[in-house]
Amino acid sequence: MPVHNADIANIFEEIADLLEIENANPFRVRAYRNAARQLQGMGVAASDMVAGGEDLTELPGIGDDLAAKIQEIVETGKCQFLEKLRKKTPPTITELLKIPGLGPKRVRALYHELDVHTLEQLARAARDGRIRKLPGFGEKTEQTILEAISAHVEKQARFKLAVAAQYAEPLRKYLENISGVKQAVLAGSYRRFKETVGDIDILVTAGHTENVMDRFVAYDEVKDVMAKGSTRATVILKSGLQVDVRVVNEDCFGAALQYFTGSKAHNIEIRRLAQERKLKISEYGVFKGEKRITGDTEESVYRSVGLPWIPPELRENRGEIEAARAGKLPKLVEFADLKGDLHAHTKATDGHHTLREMADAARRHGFEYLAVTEHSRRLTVAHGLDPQQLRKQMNEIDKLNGQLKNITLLKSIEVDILEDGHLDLPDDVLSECDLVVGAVHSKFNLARAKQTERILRAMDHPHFTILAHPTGRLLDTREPYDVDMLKIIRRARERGCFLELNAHPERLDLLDIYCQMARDEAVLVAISSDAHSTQDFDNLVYGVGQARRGWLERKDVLNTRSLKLLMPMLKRTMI
Ligand code: DGT
Ligand code: CA
Ligand code: CA
Repeated sequence: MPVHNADIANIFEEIADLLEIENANPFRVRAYRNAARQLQGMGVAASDMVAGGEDLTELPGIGDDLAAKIQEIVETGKCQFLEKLRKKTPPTITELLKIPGLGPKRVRALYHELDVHTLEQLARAARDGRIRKLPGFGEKTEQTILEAISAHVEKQARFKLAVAAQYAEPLRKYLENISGVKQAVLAGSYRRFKETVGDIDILVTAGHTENVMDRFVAYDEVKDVMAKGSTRATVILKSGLQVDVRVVNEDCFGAALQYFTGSKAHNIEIRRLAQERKLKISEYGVFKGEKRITGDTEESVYRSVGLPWIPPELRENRGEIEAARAGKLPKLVEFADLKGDLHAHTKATDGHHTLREMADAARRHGFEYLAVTEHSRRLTVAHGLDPQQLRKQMNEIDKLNGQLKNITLLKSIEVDILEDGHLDLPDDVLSECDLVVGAVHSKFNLARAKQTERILRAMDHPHFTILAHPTGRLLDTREPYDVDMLKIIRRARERGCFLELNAHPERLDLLDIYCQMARDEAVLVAISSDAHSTQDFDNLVYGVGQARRGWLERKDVLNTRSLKLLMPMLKRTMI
């Protein structure tokens, strides 16, 4: 049974959680978290590295101890150390840490004082008014906890796209290799590049169907078979991910793919259009009465209702059908359009690779430029830079640029936006940067007007260039902060600033609706990796997917510009 990187990452996350609750050394906790992040984001399977006898300690953040644990997990599927920790602390407790506002200290108190082990017990304690009696918790905290629990339960069933990909792609390949199978394609929300997916939908075409489902449910990661017929089956994988598979004849491929890709709202509208034309569209084709008139390709399905093919990322019934009818579908941005990346970290702060290693990796992705944006001094957990350290790095970049071929490093900084809207570094050093990326890393709970004002003030700063991860949300753990995004976008337009779409799988921030808003207001969006290691550039694929969901074209994306066109755009025109 193959062990995926995401499985190992889950084990490390659980270890980190349990250590944190035990009040262990924070550096030790962070080592496990970094390793988990490294595993989630890297392109190679650790199990393949082990099988090939490769040295795991070559990976950033992986020392001898972690390498041995990875090897143990790959070989046995288990980790003794985790089993030991689980014996000391009930493992259900780690779930409590996922509730926004509950750190290890509070979880410890809830466990020791109220004997709360599970979310269910936590909810009950909150409803009974027992939590407010604990020191450090008030009535308000109790209320917040209750709200956070219901939001969390709703979200839990969904998988982040990048995590789902680790399970979906190998399964797709497995299905494709079954004898008699012609094609196996990922459909559903996965194909539409939604930031999270409820389940995985796979469409298979094959001459004979029976043996396909037998082979599918025999996949060694299948835990439960929920339903199994000759043309459809639903299973739950060991990871908890649900998978639906449908098998159709080859000549139904287009109609079935269109149906199975969704969204439901989009499909309902397309089927309504068909009815107006006295046609019927199903997953088997387009029918006039009893007669099947077409349906072998998706194009043929859309053509039957008088429309051009619509890219999956747009299929949400959010105006794409009207746009298609009017011949006004956007020509969506593609990965190959990206000419560079405007957000990356190196070893100088919390990144894992050197300037040169990051530059080489960016060039291998076909980029002309890479902006180096370390954290600023206020972010002490990430060893943020002070002016002197930043100048030192800028000198190194100047030197390195003299040696590098086909790639240019841009001098930049991910500067903290302080609570009052000031930036965390003085003007003179910021003015020496090629661009300044500003970000909120603290005080996420300010009231809407205050939070908005804070960001507007930062953008008023003459050297501010790009607003990083504009809503601050983390898919698993943090809601977007409350801001007036339209105001921010309009100020960006006034000031000649840009918004970032951070492609980190945990962030995917700018949200798709705000991408559309930025486009409508003619503010360019930078699709940025926020890379902390050379592997992280691969995450840009998800950023591009999100940008496409936000209707962005090449012209709407800042880093589709060549370096020559980009440089003058980074100079603020209006101050
Ligand atoms: P998810 O799994 O929650 O992330 O979202 P989807 O869009 O993948 O939804 P899912 O897995 O329930 O269904 C896959 C596709 O099948 C969906 O996008 C469209 C199609 N579909 C499902 N139910 C219906 C339905 O009742 N009517 C129509 N027209 N299509 C449906
Ligand atoms: Ca689905
Ligand atoms: Ca499904």
